[in-house]
Amino acid sequence: MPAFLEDYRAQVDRALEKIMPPEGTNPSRLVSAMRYSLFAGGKRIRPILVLSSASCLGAGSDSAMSAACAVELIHTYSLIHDDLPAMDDDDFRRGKPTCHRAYDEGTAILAGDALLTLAFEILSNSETGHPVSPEVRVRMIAALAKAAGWRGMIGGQQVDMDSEGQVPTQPMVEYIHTHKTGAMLRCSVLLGALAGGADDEELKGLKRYGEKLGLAFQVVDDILDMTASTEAMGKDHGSDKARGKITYPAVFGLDESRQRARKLIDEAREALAPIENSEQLADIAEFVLLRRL
Ligand code: GRG
Repeated sequence: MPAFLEDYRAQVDRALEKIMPPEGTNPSRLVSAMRYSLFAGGKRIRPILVLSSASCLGAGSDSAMSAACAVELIHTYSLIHDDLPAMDDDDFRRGKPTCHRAYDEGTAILAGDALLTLAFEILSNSETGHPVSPEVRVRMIAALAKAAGWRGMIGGQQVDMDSEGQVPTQPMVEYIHTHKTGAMLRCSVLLGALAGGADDEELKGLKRYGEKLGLAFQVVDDILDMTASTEAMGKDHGSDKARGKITYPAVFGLDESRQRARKLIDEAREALAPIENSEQLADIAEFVLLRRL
């Protein structure tokens, strides 16, 4: 694992620790459940993408850190809700009991809701250290709301649920993956680009990088769901197939899915051509393929 990734991860963890209420704060069961899931050992790829895309445009972590924390808060909420009995009904996440198993269903719903709303609170609050102009901040808030909402992650989740057990097709799997997973990854890159003051050409390249990487991330996840052990995944192995989920391997088979993942990562890297100092982003793409991130 390159040092820059470890360094980003440590910075994100420190920033999250600062914005989160300490254990024991009232209402203590809610705060404890929020902290339990937020500090359960996530890879922090979304905040790393925010910081790295801001950094290649010359912006320091301070200008992008609120956005980096906001995307991780939303990601954590989505995992908590995705694991609920009404959705995937999973018992384990990141190798630990899921939030509703460790606490209870009602608390898990509220912990997810509280993380979602906290994301917008810190992104909109100039006092939490976010030295970008009010105009840029509003653009970031709008981009995050769109990516997390009905036209993005939540829309993808709905189609994912509705299509369980249906005959898998390419348009269906691409819709699900680009919305459910891709939207938040693309948005992470976009938020970094906005914090870094990207010009039109840089914005175009970074958006394309985020799109390709976002789709590749879920394709790799689908492949791993079929091939990796439960221990390595930290969640149940083969669960997609058992549930009749629409996945890349279900549409294209394993070999072609691997080739498509490779191609998407190459395209993500090519999109960085007009952007100087984008080596870290190129490395991150490669790590996504090798699933070390
Ligand atoms: C329930 C509102 C709601 C949305 C659900 C994102 C999502 C939509 C559900 C999360 C579950 C899931 C399997 C999403 C696919 C994306 C994915 C592979 C998530 C895991 O992300 P990682 O690998 O997780 O970055 P860590 O644990 O490292 O944070």
